[in-house]
Amino acid sequence: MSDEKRQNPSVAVIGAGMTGILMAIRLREAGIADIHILEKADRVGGTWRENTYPGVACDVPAHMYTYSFRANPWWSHRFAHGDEIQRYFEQVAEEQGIREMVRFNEAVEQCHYVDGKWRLKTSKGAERVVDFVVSATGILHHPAYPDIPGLDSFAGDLWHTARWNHDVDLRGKRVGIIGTGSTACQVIAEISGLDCELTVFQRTAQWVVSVPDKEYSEQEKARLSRKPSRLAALRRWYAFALRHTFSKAVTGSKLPHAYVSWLAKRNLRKSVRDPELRARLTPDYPVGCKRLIISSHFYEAMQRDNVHLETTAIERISEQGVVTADGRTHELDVLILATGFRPFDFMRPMDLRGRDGVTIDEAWKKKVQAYRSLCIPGFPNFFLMLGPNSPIGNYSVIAMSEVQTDYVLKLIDLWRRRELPTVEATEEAKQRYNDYLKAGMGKTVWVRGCQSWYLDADGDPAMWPYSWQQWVREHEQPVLDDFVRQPPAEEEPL
Ligand code: N01
Repeated sequence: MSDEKRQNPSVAVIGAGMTGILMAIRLREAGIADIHILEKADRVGGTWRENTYPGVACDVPAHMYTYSFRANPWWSHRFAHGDEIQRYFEQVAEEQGIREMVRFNEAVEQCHYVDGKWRLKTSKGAERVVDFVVSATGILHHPAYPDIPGLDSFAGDLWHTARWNHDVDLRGKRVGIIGTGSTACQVIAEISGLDCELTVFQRTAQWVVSVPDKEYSEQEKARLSRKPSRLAALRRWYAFALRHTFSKAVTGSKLPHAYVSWLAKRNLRKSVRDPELRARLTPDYPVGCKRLIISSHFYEAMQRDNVHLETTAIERISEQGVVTADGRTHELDVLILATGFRPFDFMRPMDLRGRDGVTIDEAWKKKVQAYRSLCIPGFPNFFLMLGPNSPIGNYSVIAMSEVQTDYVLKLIDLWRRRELPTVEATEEAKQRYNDYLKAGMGKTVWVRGCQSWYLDADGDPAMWPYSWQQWVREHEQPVLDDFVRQPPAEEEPL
């Protein structure tokens, strides 16, 4: 490959959500012009386009849930609502000229590494051949449908929260919701105010911390808009507060853990008056073991007369509704599944094959793992953004993505300068990295007895078990020895 070509690699970015938009902006800033952004839907926005359930909002403060280079003085609330966040991403994509680069309604169906290049086939039948692929397909993308017998037999309306059916008016209906995770708590807080009878099927109680959702006045917004330094200070403050409370509490600091536990327990004690209901809403695991719920309305909603908490296990679903283990049938018109996502599915159902035709399923047969959550041995020049072990619970995923994006650009730069023949982590480096993740697990609260998508089937972490600062530090400089330095003979030499 000529020096000129090496300087201007072609890059396919799969997905135009938060990370895809960011990556396209950064690639362009790095002087890379040959960028193909492929998006299966007809709009940018990713998770915020897909999740439109009532009450959808971000429980990370809005001034921190923005790109660092594009603050937004106009957020209406401390916790921005989903449609406002969606508008933010649309605006940024528009302002930065990214929207016009996106190929909408074009899903990548095949992505094969052949003769040193990635060959993509899309749902429109188009073929693209590129040097690099960035999969910006998101973490929690595939809804998890519960394996409850009889689910298909329900005669009423049934949907998953990530596929909300806006055609059905819940007023006057008997509504059931399965799950009490972050999503369910937002939905319950919102729809409990409607004139409906709502039954909440709770398998495991959740710890909830109340942080009031302040609405910004027009004067405050105008002031923030005039004073970018204030806006930046606000962002820093929220980042500092989250890092030193929620993040540290789960990754091993006894002091923040005691503090956050106290907050959650006090919230439950003060908010729920009826001791019997309080007992049923009290979790039996340490605070932070599952994702902490941030809500100032969930407990209030659970005490409304039209809301009923059901804690008896679900046995099956019948035509009429939910049958619990005690033989009762809870008759329903609508059943909502707030049962979360399949966090290990990543870029599925794409047919992804690395070197020698090895499929991603084969590569991950033993375990879903990557080097630095990003590089999969055998898949050269392929980056899985926000891959395994990347999320930090209750922190801004945008901040994490920005760090990872800069790291990817450093790797591409090494390739451009011919310091790496391809960007491919070695199997040993991946193993070492995952041993290191496992070692970090011991101190976290996740090992103290609870089950959630924060852990995989072997009980190993699916999250980042260390601090935010460590995430930043470890992405500052790529370690060359962790990458394949000599390409296979049939691939182009340096
Ligand atoms: O999903 P979840 P989620 N029978 O997996 C229950 C992000 N998020 O959509 O705890 C009965 O947390 C399950 O019960 P249990 C955030 O990262 C962010 O709420 O397993 N119940 C649980 O109660 C979050 O972590 C925001 O016993 C069943 C619930 O369903 C992630 O999305 C907002 C069941 C699933 O909870 C996922 O949250 C919302 C069954 N068979 C979400 N199967 C922000 O504001 C599952 N459950 C940024």
